[in-house]
Amino acid sequence: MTTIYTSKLFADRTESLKKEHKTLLTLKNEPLDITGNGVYQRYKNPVVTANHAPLTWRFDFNERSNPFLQERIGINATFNAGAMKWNGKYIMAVRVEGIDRKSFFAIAESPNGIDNFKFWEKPCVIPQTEEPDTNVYDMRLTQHEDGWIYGIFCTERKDAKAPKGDTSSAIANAGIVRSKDLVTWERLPDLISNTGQQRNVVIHPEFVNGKYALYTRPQDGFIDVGSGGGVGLGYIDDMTNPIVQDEHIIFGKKYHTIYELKNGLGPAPIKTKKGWLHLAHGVRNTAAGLRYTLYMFMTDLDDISKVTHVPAGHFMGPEGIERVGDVSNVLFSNGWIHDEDGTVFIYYASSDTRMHVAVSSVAQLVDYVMNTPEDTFISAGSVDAIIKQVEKNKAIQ
Ligand code: M1P
Repeated sequence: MTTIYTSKLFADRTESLKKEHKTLLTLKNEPLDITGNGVYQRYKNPVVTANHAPLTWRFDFNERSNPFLQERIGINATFNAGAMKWNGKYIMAVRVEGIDRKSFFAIAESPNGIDNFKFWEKPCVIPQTEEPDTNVYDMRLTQHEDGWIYGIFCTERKDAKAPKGDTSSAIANAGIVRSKDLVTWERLPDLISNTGQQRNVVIHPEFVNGKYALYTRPQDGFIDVGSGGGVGLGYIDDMTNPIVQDEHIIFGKKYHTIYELKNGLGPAPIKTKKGWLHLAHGVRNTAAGLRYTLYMFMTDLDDISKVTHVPAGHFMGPEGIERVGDVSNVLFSNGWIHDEDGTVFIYYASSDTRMHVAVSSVAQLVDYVMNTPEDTFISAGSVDAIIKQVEKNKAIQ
């Protein structure tokens, strides 16, 4: 059916909006034209941006109620996405942030994992608990061996104990949903733990001694982790009554490292023959504010609380345009996809603004994690590592 527009303005705007949107969504992505580090390949274009949001979310296309075809609902950013392979498609549960500052989740799907990401028609509907979430963000998607897909995210609510006049203090906790189709979500109770606040909570994909294992990130305050922090590990008997037991830190923050101030796990770990591969973010303070980078480590196949390998420094840091955004100098990742052929698609957000992809493989990541020198925590140790490598290279000349 052809739509008859009474105004040329409306017709022209409709046409150019649709054309621009289609061009963006079908833009072919390509590897960045640099030799790189041999660990992963960055790609040229961000994979999901605020402009990828469907036009029907943003515009009322009824000429009578919107004669200027104004944007009625603005989208500010798309970042910190959970990811998984689903029905042969590469799926991201994207944190979409409206210009009203509220984040929500929406599924974006691509046929190849590197471009042509398109949002599903409507955002995810997350059922509420008795106390509604003020804001929700950073969902980790995990296909658990119990048959459910779990989505664990941060739920933020106003701190009821904040002094009068303090309108920004909040409490962060882990909200939990599960689904069988990524369309209908069952809300489970929020995580019950002994610590004040929780963020960056991730469920391990397998049972451990018959229990659910959860990676946590206990924190004293909303922003500051305080005296605690680090990547924690605890166990839950029943996800419908999610009380974390035996929570203890398996990877703490440490002076003069890229995770000096705080850290948190990214997506659920990938199982390899050598151990569990983990991707996490580390935060340090600088004169220009907090700097978030990604780092990796490996845990033991038989004892997931035992960290076996930690390459020194960051795995990925913000580069070029990635350095700039709403919260600049931030790389954050809570989603990756391990494909059947061993390829690993690492979905990462830059500066709380947009999503990117970097492509690697299990073989490359295992090599990186197991064979990169570990941090010696002193400059002389870094010099020593370089000299050892120079001598090794000399020996083969
Ligand atoms: O702004 C950077 C990140 O800050 C928080 O992460 P963390 O709790 O580890 O400091 C989160 O709000 C995250 O969404 C955000 O990207």
